[in-house]
Amino acid sequence: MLTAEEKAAVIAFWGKVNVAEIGAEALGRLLVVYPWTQRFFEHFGDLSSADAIMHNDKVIAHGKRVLDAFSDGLKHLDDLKSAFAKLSELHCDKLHVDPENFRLLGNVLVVVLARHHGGEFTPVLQADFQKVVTGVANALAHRYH
Ligand code: HNI
Repeated sequence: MLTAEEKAAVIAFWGKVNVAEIGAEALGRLLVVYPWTQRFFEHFGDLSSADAIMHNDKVIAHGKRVLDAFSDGLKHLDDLKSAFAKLSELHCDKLHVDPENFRLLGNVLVVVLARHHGGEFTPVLQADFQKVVTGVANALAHRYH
């Protein structure tokens, strides 16, 4: 998927990312930009406006949780399918999340990283990172049946 140098560049860049902040913003923006994704999070309380979503404590906490799991996955870039097998089963069997949503979140994540990391998140790095989010989305969809 990526060469050894590309992987090293992605991982070095990721080391500078504030996972809690970026996770909260990415999940919040997913819910704002693609409002139909809110149906999975009705038990999170007030999602009635962009402001309510972006300041919702449960959204903030869950965004961190999701991105922590994503971070763990970066340690297994050669075997994302195994790394995300359990979470794939959970999202399929228990959470019933349509896997298309993994792709949407991956794209939002790239946008949020570009906003926060500007020049440092070079086009080359963005292209490599896009491959990573696609790989994670595919891995999360892999155990669907
Ligand atoms: Ni996701 C729970 C990881 C994308 C909907 N999700 C989790 C948990 C992890 C996680 C970890 C907690 C599991 C547990 O309870 O053991 N989710 C990830 C990752 C991605 C992702 C790594 C993509 C990178 N999840 C999504 C998307 C949606 C989603 C795109 C829906 C739009 N996830 C959920 C829901 C839960 C969840 C719903 C349960 C939330 C709760 O606490 O009720």
